Amino acid sequence: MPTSLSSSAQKVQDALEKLGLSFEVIELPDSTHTSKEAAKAIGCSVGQIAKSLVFRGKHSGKPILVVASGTNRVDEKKLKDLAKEPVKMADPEFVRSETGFAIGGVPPLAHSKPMEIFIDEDLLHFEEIWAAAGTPHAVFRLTPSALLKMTGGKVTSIKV
Ligand code: 5CA
Repeated sequence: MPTSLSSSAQKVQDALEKLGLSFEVIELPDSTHTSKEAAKAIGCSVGQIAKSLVFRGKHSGKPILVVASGTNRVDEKKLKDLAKEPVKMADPEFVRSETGFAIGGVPPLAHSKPMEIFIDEDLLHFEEIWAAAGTPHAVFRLTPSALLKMTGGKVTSIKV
């Protein structure tokens, strides 16, 4: 019998279906809160985890989402050039208000507000990747090309 998803995970599943994508959100018993935990729970490499990191423009206050490979650290200087303003890591309240999800479960789509999105070019080296799906236990498997389609994000060099 199929078990039902938690409401945040269902929001991600619904958004995928709305885009005509057949990826399946799964909820795992083990934590997928961090990239390392997610890779362990899934049985994939940490690099295959597409982590969604929210930044905030220091001048505009605008949210910026970086979807990065789990092994990479985002270079804020590179992001500053891309965003055309200095940026800082968003605080948990801002992450929740802009995306509709809490840290550890932020998916690359289904956000409550639109935002500029940059995609770490290193994710394109993998055949398949995994992203958070709304909660610290929910993930879905996808392809890099689908990630580009669902986010409309710009592929770029972003790691330190
Ligand atoms: N579920 C996994 C991937 S499947 C996940 O969401 N990983 S993550 O890396 O995208 O989310 C955790 C990230 O949130 C951390 O890498 C970190 O950059 C950020 N984060 C964690 N704690 C805080 C905090 N207190 N304030 C701002 N950002 C934080």
